[in-house]
Amino acid sequence: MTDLSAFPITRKWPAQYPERLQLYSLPTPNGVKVSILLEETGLPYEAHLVSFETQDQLTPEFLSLNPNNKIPAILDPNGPGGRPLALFESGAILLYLAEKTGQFLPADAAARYETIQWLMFQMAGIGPMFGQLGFFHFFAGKDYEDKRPRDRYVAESRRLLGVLDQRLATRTWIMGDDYTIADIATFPWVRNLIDRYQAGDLVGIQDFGHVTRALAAFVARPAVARGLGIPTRA
Ligand SMILES: N[C@@H](CCC(=O)N[C@@H](CS)C(=O)NCC(=O)O)C(=O)O
Repeated sequence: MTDLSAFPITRKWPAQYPERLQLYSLPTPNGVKVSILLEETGLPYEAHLVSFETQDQLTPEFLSLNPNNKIPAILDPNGPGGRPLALFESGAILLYLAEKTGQFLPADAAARYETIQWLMFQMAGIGPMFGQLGFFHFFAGKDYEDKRPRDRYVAESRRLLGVLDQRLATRTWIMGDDYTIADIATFPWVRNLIDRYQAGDLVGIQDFGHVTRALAAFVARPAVARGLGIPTRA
């Protein structure tokens, strides 16, 4: 029987199936990257809701796994060498799960690094910039009179969408015919920008037809539809 009792996070979120991979998350654009990949791979897992309403991410139990107090995080009872592995940062988790399952990351070294490059483009560019736009357009920052911060992130988000659109102009997915973790990292953020932040008109999304075409194909995938709702909000 797998024993995860050495990990304090399991005291607040007990594992009903300790032999399965444990996911601590919330269906936000960063959170769903991992639930979507897990659904795509078919790996057995158990999802635990980390509620921001009760600031679960600031509890000592959550901080014991991720001192950076952010979802998503995982605990794999069957990590490298058969030992448990705890991980945070969605990009690191996507890479780990892709390597563990041998799926959604090309085996060829050059294509593999190219996929990682686009994963980093999402992690360092699209995520932080779209997130700031969300703050200044949709969350508390929308009431600020000075629109210069918002406009800065509109311009940067638009520039990033242009880069992505150019990449997709001649490809089905970011890596061509292969659907990879680069897509799984990127499209939840594009969807969020349009559907949740209501910033589609602001960034001129109609100018990025290749992005919206790929986004539609992404959300049509059954595993994506399931992953977008995991963990279920209370
Ligand atoms: N770079 C991190 C960002 C994660 C992140 O920003 N998570 C947000 C939700 S989308 C969060 O947990 N916020 C809670 C907080 O900041 O207290 C990753 O990709 O995992």
